[in-house]
Amino acid sequence: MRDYSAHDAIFALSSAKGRSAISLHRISGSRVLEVLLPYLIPAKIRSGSADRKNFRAADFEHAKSKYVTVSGSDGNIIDDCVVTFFKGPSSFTGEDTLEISTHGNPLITARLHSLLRAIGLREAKPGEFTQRAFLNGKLDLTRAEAIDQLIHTETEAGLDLARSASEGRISQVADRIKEQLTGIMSYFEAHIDFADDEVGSYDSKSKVDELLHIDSELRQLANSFSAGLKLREGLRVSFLGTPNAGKSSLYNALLGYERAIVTNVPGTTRDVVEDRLKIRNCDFILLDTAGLRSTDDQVEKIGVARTIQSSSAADIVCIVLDPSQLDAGSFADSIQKESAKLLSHLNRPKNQCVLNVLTKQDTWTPELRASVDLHVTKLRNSGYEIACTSSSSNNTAELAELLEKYHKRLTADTVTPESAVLISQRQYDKVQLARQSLGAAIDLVQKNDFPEKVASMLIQTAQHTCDIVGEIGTEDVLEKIFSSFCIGK
Ligand SMILES: Nc1nc2c(ncn2[C@@H]2O[C@H](COP(=O)(O)OP(=O)(O)O)[C@@H](O)[C@H]2O)c(=O)[nH]1
Ligand SMILES: [Mg+2]
Repeated sequence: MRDYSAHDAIFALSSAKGRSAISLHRISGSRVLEVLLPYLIPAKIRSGSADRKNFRAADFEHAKSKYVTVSGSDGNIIDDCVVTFFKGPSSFTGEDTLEISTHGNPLITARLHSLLRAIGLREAKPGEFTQRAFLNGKLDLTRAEAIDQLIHTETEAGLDLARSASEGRISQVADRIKEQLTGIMSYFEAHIDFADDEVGSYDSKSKVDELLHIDSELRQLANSFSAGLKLREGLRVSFLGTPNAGKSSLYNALLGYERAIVTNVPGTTRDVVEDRLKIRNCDFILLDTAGLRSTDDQVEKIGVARTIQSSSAADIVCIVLDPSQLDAGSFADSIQKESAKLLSHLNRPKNQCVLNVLTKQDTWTPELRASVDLHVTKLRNSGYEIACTSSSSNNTAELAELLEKYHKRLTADTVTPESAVLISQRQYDKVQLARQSLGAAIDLVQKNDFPEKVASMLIQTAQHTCDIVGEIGTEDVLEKIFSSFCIGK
């Protein structure tokens, strides 16, 4: 446990800045309670009265709250507060900690903080409470990073992933890999230290399978990063179609407000418009794009290029079609052809989903409706996903259902209660380093190379695996990690 001297006690407003019902202030450092005692009075005894009597340290029990009046160094009352004391090492930071809830007025905050400064405490840097918790061995780096994401994530899936990491899922997998490595390492170390007649003849290839198994665990961890990132940010859904197909209207109808400009002038949308969409607890980033057509207009040309770029990178592409522009006689063929033509402009990743969306349902003639019904059933039976919509009458239910279904399908493999999902670039980089050293070890083993060489690569692999969870590194590495945190966390 690091020993922070009393003058290195830190404080911060841990709740949001500004006016609110309550503000929460956090103070951490050795002996912070003793330092503050002269300013803490039982709330019922008003400051200045003859029977004013301060608390003693023994009055504060661990993890219990007290109703307390805090007074300034001039004896004037700052506020009536609820003070909770946490005795180190059983606190979040590992040090003695006080949490003070005041009325949520910035003027009260200013008075309290000026008292704390006057008695020698200093304002905490971003993430400094969590950094101290880490340095005091209260949590490892993956859990510290999880706390940061619990606060900052904007999606439901992000919250689930942060929860799982904060419960130590990544640490568990890293520990398991480390244990397996240690077991294998002992074989090679035995062959360094002892002669073959003592420990049996050296056959490094007997360890290949075990090493390949570890490699596959590390690969799975590495792959979880990009899948997790996608989930944390929301799946990207792009609307692709010709001008006036009804993309922007549909976009606005799904979002529930007029985000994109809608006109009957073909080529209205130029830039890619992005917004967040939540369907039940599935998060998406919805992209409205310029209609695909060849054009001489310089601005529209750039818009079309951006459409191609962002639709290529999307997780789900919605092919938006106005059926009145299709050949009603061979409707199914037209949908397939139109869809293939639009997709041919993209450079698609192999797991991209495609949904077909038919628009302007309110304008369909009875003949068109009959034709759509017939052909859509046929297409659905051959595996096409099709939603019929009408933005004018806010009918987007079929599309919303499809999006939700695909969100669940695409995410089912990534977030299971058992899965460990990497949640930071730092973790990913360490896993990749571990994989590199392990790859080198596997090469050596396959050549039945000297045990010294194999052991040295395995030690490196183990070191990088330890680094995922976080060994105490140099101060500047830690500063970099914790500086992105909130002040007061
Ligand atoms: N009646 C009706 N008109 C629509 C519907 N969706 C779009 N429109 C009209 O079709 C035209 C083109 O729509 P817009 O959303 O800008 O198409 P985009 O070019 O694909 O973005 C506009 O005049 C819209 O008002 C719909 O569901 N019903
Ligand atoms: Mg548009």
